[in-house]
Amino acid sequence: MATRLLFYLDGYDSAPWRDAFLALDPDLDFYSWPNWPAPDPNSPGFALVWQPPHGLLAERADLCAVFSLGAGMDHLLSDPQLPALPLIRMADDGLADGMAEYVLMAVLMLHRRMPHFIAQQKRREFVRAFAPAASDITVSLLGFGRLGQAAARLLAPVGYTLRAWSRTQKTGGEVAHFHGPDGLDACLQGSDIAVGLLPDTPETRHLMTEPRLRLLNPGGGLVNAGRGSLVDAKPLLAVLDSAHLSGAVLDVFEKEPLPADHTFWSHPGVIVTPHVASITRPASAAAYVMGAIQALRTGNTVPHQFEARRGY
Ligand code: NDP
Ligand code: OXD
Repeated sequence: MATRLLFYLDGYDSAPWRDAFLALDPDLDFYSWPNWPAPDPNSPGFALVWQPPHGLLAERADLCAVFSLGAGMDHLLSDPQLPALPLIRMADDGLADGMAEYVLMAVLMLHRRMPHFIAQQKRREFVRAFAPAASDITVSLLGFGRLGQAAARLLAPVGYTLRAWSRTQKTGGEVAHFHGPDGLDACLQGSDIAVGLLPDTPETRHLMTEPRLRLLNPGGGLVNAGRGSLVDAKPLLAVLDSAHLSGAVLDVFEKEPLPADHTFWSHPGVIVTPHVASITRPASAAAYVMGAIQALRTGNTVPHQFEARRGY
């Protein structure tokens, strides 16, 4: 029987997605919202979705599993009617590569004092200020999953000293590892740049308090490309305004789109990007999803399945 895939991605052309899936399986029944067929218990299928309207998935009694088009699951977990089905995170290589590029760019911007020079340019000031060597900069990756590890692979050759913080203990590589609630402060203490690559869970919300931000070395900075809930605006603005931190590169926000009157837009120390650090690409995502469907069908484990007990 042909595999049935129900696709939901509002506001974007679904044709590249259809093409990518059909290139892998010409027999696939690919339905893009709003042209989903009526639920058919005799033809169980899979959903691949990004920010579906609440209640949409609950209407489908014919789903075997739901794939997220992104690595984050918060867009699904916020649905009070989310059906009790296996939920699979996106874990294609394109997503990890894109995030690694973004983190490298953001760390270089903070290390090479770009917020300062952009502000100077606006004032037409030609005042020289030099950055330390990369080897004198310690970067702490908060979250060392697929994206954190991909970022480390691009940061390491530049010469940065790397640390990583995760929930479970890790060892090895050219990275100093920290883990668990007790490991966070030790990881941040004496670091120059912290990079948020954490999922949104009850444990990660507002983790970067003002005292924690102040554990970073004076003149340091914050990159946040995981979820906006990691840091509340108030403590971040306090450490920037007191010049303890020199800059922040932020891709994710507690409220998206970032409201037009938010201080981040005009703060000279803050660089805002509109949740574009990385994007799931059709070809690599289709390969990942088709492989995972095959694993589910044959009773094998899918490595990036959401686990409610840990929240990601
Ligand atoms: P993974 O699940 O592979 O990695 C998550 C990492 O966070 C793991 O290292 C995990 O620890 C760690 N972690 C989770 N909870 C805690 C905790 N309470 N304390 C310490 N560490 C914790 O996810 P990805 O790397 O694929 O993605 C990370 C997040 O990035 C996504 O959830 C999403 O929100 C965001 N994202 C943002 C994008 C953007 O464009 N801005 C694009 C894609 C993703 P452990 O290793 O022990 O499991
Ligand atoms: C994701 C995202 O979760 O784009 O993949 O934020």
